[in-house]
Amino acid sequence: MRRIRANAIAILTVAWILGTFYYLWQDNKPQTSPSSASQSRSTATRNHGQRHPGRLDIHREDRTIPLIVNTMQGSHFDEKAYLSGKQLKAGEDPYREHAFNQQESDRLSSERAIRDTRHYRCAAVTFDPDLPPTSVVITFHNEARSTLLRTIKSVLLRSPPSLIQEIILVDDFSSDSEDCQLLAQIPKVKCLRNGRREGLIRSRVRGAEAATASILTFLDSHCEVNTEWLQPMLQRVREDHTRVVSPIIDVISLDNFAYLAASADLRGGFDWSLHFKWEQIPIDQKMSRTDPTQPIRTPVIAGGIFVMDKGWFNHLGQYDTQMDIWGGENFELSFRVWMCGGSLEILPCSRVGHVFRKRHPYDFPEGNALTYIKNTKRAAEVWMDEYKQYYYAARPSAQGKSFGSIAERLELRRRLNCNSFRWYLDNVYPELKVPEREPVLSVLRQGSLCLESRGLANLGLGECKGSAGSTPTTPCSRKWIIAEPLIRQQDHCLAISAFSSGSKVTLEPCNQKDSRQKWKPKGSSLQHQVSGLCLDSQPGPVVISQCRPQLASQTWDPQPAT
Ligand code: LR7
Ligand code: MN
Repeated sequence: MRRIRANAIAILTVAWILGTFYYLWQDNKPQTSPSSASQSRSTATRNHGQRHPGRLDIHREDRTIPLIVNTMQGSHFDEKAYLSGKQLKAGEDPYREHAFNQQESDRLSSERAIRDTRHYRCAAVTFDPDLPPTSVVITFHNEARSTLLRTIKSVLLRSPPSLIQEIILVDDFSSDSEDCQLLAQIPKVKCLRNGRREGLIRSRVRGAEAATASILTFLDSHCEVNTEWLQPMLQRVREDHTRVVSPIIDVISLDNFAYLAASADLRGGFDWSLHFKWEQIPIDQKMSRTDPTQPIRTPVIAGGIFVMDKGWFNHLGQYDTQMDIWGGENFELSFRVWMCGGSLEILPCSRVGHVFRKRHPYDFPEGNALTYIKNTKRAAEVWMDEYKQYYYAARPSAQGKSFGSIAERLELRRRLNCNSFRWYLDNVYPELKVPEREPVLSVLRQGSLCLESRGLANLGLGECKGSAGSTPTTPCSRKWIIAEPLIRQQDHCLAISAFSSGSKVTLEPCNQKDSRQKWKPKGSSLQHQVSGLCLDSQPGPVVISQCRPQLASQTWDPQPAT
């Protein structure tokens, strides 16, 4: 009996040892798919230097750093030479060339660790095992080598290899063409170089057209992606290809390159001058958010970092390629996505760091201000309908500036049968307050004479020419605001004294509800709504009398006051 038990224990022990070895061997065995192969190879290399084929050098930490890949496997890329090829000279201002502290960036490892800034509940979210791969498009113009490399390596190191089809660099005519060429020695990295400066908008379109995956991911050239940044975005887009999604954009300090968590309850907004700003999620939405991993609907995206289905990108008209250099394309894309049947969201479980700068380190051939005006003006003219007047009111310098032809974009909007800007305001961004209409000042002409007030109780006709105010208490005020049903001068309104023919008309403090103050146009006359009588300048005081269209004293011709 005891012998049987001893045998059983021995068999179990051997089985356990064999099982453990099998498990370890399985875990380290070269895989058939290229992506998972590079994943398992790289983990070993990263931790132990060059790996000897066949050696069973598995260590505990290999499995605790799941998605770390050795991107440099089989690569001719010489990182040291690449980085040292472009270093700050002694005494050089480290901010001059890139508007961030290049010295600090150069000092940091291209594979530095960053804090996982997600809400802790994000770690428990699961994704489809067969998410589609993406092409990552990064455009750049004279980016610092160390930041650009860190952007690329963070993507390769913190993404499941099978999800990265390729990284397409679009070198927007940087002064040194080697920046891009050298990086293309890294596996999966491709380099396209513009033959002239195009700006980020046309560059992204070029990158997107070269992409071979069905999903596009855009990144700025000075980012670091964080743990599981990609999966939440691919998941949302695969579930519904009309969603355009972006991560929470964390802050990489432009001074010391510290990686700082951004607030998780912000969304993208703007004011009427089309100036982008981060804003709090409206309070009602905030209250109803019980799950911090849920997407946040956003009226606009910041613009640089987002994932979009390639077919949907093309269907919706890519970008407005007549926009130059920088700016405005994020509004144009955001309005278009929402108004033409898609949606925009920020996914709190996806985090990407970005170096926010205080100035542009590069030149704008047409000037910074003019370029921004041209680009935003195109967005306003194509997408904002009558609401573009508020853009012009907020940005008067945009009036009269040339902005090229928008015929093609208007045709695109028509073809896609998109909603109106009014619809966008009502359904997507009701928090954007529409300014009160600027009151238009008019004169009420009768031949060469105009209706004027000389104090509150004395209305009459005076020469239209000559200076006149718009306040009823100044002598000779001839400027009126005609805002049905009221006809007013500042806060005083035309009012009848009684409802019978011949009753005198005077000025009284405006009161929307007072039926004595309500008027409407009738042909070329002005009719009092309740009595049905017409404003009459008959010799003597201004009164109301039976409407007679031919009567010159009842004919009022409203014209803009000069
Ligand atoms: O002529 C140029 N050609 C380029 O390829 C000018 C710029 N670029 C590149 C540049 O190297 C960088 O990779 O375009 C990218 C964006 O330029 P930045 O980093 O100088 O601009 P930014 O970070 O201020 O830009 C934000 O707004 C832009 C409006 O046109 C773009 O949409 C950027 O992508 C966008 N960046 C982000 O959304 C990251 C988060 C910042 C915020 C808010
Ligand atoms: Mn940027």
